[in-house]
Amino acid sequence: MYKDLRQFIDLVDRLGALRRIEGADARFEIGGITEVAAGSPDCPALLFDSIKGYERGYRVFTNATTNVQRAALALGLSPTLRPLDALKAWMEKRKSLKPLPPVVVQDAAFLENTLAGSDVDIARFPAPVWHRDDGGPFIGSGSIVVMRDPDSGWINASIYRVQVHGANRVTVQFDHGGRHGAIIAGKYWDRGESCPVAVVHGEDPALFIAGFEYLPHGTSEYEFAGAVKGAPIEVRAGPQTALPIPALAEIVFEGRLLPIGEATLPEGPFGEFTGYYAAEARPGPVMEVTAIHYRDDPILLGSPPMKPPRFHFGLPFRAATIWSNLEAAGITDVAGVWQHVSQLMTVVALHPRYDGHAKRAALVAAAHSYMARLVVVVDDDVDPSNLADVMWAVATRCEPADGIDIVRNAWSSALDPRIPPADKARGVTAHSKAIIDACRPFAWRETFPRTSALSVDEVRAIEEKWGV
Ligand SMILES: Cc1cc2nc3c(=O)[nH]c(=O)nc-3n(C[C@H](O)[C@H](O)[C@H](O)COP(=O)(O)O)c2cc1C
Ligand SMILES: [Mn+2]
Repeated sequence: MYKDLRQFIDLVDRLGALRRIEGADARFEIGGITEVAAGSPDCPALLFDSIKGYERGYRVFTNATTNVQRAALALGLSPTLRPLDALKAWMEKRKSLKPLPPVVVQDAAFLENTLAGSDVDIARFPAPVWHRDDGGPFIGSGSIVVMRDPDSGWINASIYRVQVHGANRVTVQFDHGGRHGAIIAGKYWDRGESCPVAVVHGEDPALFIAGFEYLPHGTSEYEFAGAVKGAPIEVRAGPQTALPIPALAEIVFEGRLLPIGEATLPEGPFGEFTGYYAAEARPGPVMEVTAIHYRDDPILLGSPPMKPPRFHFGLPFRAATIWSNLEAAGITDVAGVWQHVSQLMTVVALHPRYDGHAKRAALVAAAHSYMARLVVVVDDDVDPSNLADVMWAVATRCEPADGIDIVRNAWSSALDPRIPPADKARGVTAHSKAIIDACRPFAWRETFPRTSALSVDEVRAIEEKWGV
């Protein structure tokens, strides 16, 4: 298993999946190239160097885990697994993970260089302006924000975007008040204190993945990442904040998140994973950066939201969680779960054994489908990871008048572009979900026209024998 981001990049390079790009502009070009590459069939990871106006060696790495192969690699799974097999392997591995606490070390690569006090200058590090109408450069797009709960000592380390506002000022954005970072910062602010914080850029890819997981309040993302790797994350106390910081991180900001009543700066707008802007600039909490630590020739891990189907992770991790939830709810015969359109559509494949089985699965999946307006159930001869096959089933097995149900006032978010402005203004963040039953009708499934399609096994046998 890789030890840090650098070793991960070497593994990607050895798979032939790394493209090096010299001379791009941090303003729009890095973002544009990243988006085009993410949408191309080979979907390479990109390492930008000699970025216009920045010192050579100060690099930006993007599309780290945007395809199945590299998402599997980051999880310590075989990069040769087929999409649904890889997700199943992750679903199984995730179920058996036991939190593994970090270990404290004294030597830390991130302390190779330090800028402190009046020497702090964020502008030395390339911070891309990712999309055309973004409110400014975002140095944190896939960086983790580390805080300590003042009551329990719990360390939270998840991903919140970080916008640059000056030599020593950034904002940190919480989508809503339930984010663990927002809860922890609020505790300090309520006491009239600022919140010690560290922003960790160029983190281990396992931490990047952990930062996206919905872990329970009180569980540290460090422990989850350690479990994924099968080796504890090595941390070193930050000299200014005493927060535990991954020793092999590339760039670290230490500082304080000022009480929201004392200071805010206009945060955003920022292109979202829906492919739209969600709001104009809004007041965001300000971090005063009091020290920057960095490795020689540091690498920023960038992960901008992009127009779907491009997504940070080539394996739909939230579909793995839904798959486990279906099993935990006692729903048998689930052959697979997948999400398309960057988590805006959930598909469950199963072998229906009784009338209502498919709808039961769909309702559980719908309950856990964040922002997805479309929830589809297909028979197990359809690969849920193959959108063309899923739509074939929808167009041939679902009679819309009978097979589509609407669930109202269900889980979405303020990022949803289709919530009417007047509703949004009064705080509506829910939407409706269409549940599409695209399984053969249970009552006459035996007499449903036989398919001429090859089975998955037949396709594989032909591929192997004939190389097509
Ligand atoms: C690349 C990326 C960027 C993200 N940006 C944000 C963000 O700016 N604000 C936010 O609240 N959540 C963001 N998220 C989602 C959270 O990181 C995610 O929901 C996480 O589970 C929240 O962690 P928490 O439960 O510790 O608060 C982002 C996720 C990813 C993968
Ligand atoms: Mn958390």
